[in-house]
Amino acid sequence: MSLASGVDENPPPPTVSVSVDSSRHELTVTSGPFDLPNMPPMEDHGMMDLGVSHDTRLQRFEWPVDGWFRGFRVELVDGKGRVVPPHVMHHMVMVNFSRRQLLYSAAERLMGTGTETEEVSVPKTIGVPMKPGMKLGMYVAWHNDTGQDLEGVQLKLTMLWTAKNQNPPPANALPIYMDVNLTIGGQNTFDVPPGKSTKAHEFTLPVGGRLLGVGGHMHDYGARVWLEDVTSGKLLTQVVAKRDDAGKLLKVSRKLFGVSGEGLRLKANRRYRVVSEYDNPTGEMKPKGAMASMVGLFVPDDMRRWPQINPNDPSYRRDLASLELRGAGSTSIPASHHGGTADAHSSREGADGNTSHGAEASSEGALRAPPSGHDSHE
Ligand SMILES: [Cu+2]
Repeated sequence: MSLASGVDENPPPPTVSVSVDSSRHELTVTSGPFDLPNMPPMEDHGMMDLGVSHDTRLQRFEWPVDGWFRGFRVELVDGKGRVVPPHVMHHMVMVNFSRRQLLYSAAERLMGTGTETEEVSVPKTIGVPMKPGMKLGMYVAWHNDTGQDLEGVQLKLTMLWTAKNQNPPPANALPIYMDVNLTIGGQNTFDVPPGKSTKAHEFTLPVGGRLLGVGGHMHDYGARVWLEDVTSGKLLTQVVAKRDDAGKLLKVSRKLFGVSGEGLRLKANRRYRVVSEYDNPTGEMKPKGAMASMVGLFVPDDMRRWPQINPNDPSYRRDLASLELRGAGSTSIPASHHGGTADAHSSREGADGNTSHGAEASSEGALRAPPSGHDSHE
């Protein structure tokens, strides 16, 4: 046991525990303790590459109930029970190892949060279908810039669910992640040349469905991300960056098509293209300076046609390996660093229009950050 005052030389390893409140339909995931030394403020994105953030290892647990996940809230307290400002949790990502992503042979990113963490939920008419025993894992990137070391920090994540017997049952709405430049388990960053430039990725869906809403993730000098129909050339939807006079990103817009309405219909086996546009006014190439993705919630026409996990698929194995490497050292591991694992995160959530270091911003889907962005650059 440590004394109430000094820093523990050998702090106990963080653990995770789960409790269920069936009457409130809430699940509480408690994780910790974490000792978080004060860190200098991040001035730019590159500082993350210097290990300025502090990544936890993946903490695994099982989802305990039958129903639909529909929202969450996060609280942080230190070892003395004092409330810790939520932005100290730079981002948190929840991985669902029991389901594949729609587009990528990689584990589902069930949710994520950024620094402006409060309560997020979707209407009870929709939800992410969940089964008891689904294997989840969470990890956190901390950035304590409060000016004081924080000890014994506990993360309390409350997850809301809708019970199996709700009548009518919610529509199955699952995270969808569309990256313009993804290598699963590798990098999804790309260079930003001076002036205007675009990057695009084409894909098809194994099952049609409705997109209920979209958000996006970009870095500085990002202008917009859009989705288009390859055959017709028609622009289907887009998210747009709000930037300062120097082109630095302030926030990314998001779009709701309405959870009760039809949404944006996407067809199986039709070619779609997700495209990003950057506009870099600096006159200089920004190597690996960019990321761009669109994320959202997708209601498949037939859940039985959701792609199955292939545990032997090399991409899938790379994704798992990159998750296992998280937080393994005191500084980040370059190979897994910029997250190409189709990971959620986000620096400052774009929906709130707030950035601290201005390097990047996200506006994620209805559950805030379903499977967006990346692993660990912040
Ligand atoms: Cu990013």
